[in-house]
Amino acid sequence: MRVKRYVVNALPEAVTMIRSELGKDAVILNTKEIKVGGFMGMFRKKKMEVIAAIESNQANPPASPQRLSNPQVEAAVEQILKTAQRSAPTAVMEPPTTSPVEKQNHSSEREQHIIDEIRDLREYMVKLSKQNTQTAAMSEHLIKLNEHLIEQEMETQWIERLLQAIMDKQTEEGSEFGREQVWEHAAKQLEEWLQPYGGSGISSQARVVHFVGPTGVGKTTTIAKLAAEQTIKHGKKVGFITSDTYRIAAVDQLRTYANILNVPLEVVFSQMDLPRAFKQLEERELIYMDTAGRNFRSELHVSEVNSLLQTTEPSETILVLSMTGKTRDMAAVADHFCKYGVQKVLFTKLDETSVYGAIFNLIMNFELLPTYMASGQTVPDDIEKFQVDSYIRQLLRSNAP
Ligand SMILES: Nc1nc2c(ncn2[C@@H]2O[C@H](COP(=O)(O)OP(=O)(O)OP(=O)(O)O)[C@@H](O)[C@H]2O)c(=O)[nH]1
Ligand SMILES: [Mg+2]
Repeated sequence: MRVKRYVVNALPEAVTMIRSELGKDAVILNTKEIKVGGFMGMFRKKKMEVIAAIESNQANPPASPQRLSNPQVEAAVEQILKTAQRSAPTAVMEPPTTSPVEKQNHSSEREQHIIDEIRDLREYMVKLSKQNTQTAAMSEHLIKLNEHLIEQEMETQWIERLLQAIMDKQTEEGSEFGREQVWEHAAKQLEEWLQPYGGSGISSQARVVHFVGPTGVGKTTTIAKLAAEQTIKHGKKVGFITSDTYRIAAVDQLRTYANILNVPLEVVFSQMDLPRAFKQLEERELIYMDTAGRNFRSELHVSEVNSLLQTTEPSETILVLSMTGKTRDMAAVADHFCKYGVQKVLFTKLDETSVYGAIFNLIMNFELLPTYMASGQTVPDDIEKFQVDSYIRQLLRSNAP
């Protein structure tokens, strides 16, 4: 590693020098405000010391424009440098009323901000160059598959594992796969990963089934769909309990379905009402319990709803998630519920998206068992059991042969 120290007036000056002397792969290790010159401790000038380093095998590359072949990276570097120059802590930019302490805090915050940006950029560049190395070894069909799965929002780590598995197969068979083979092997590998989680459904042993999930994901509608299936198709005696008393209309919504399906409904306001509700429904073979949608990224709400799910009956809790939700939010909600032992998930609103990677990510990362997929507002038709093969077909669709 080659390390170099720069003493400058402001950070952007150093960035420019580092860039031209050490090249674009250099990293800033440390920055510090120092005082130089002066006479007997007086009239010393404030300067900035910047320590930068570069891996020795990359040392001293001239800052030739060809070094970064990717125009995106080049543009990002330019942007950072511009930002750095704009926010340089020069005296001219300081408002006249600012006290020296405030000034110092202010400028060190800005410097930190610039350093963070440079660090982020560096990480991004490393990631990009890794991707470039991987794509260099990939055939045009693998590149297409990669692009498709990125569009489907499958997590990078899973895409990389999938592509690697296909490349390993290629090496094993000693010839490069054609388009069809690539997609077939992708489907096969995905199936192998997902199969252990497939075919779960809702346990036939469970007499009580709770539905939990964020606001508006379709819990109540899903309960109506499933209850219709159980009463009409299987002739089961179903009962409803709702604890969703936050919104007045919520009880009415379930009551409407209860009336249509001729299913008794009990309303509970707290955990204490549960024994009474179960007593009222003791004749029922299957009880679906609706809960209020809350912001379940908050663990407090998760523990709150969990207190309503206690029962001595054989029971199961289904986490309902809408495909219109953001992947990261869904993961946060899933993470919280998994801590409370929830294992089953039901995905809704598949009709409102063409991006299906989140389902795969959630199943694989949280070992959730998918039960049903709902794809429309119509009760009772728009729901079907989760099938691994049809899900994979959906995930690989548009570009599949
Ligand atoms: N497009 C589409 N809409 C759905 C689906 N499932 C439910 N909806 C709609 O989503 C909206 C909310 O559905 P609800 O069943 O009230 O959702 P919820 O989770 O009970 O909502 P809260 O009780 O308020 O948390 C309604 O307009 C439903 O018709 C689905 O699979 N696809
Ligand atoms: Mg509801």
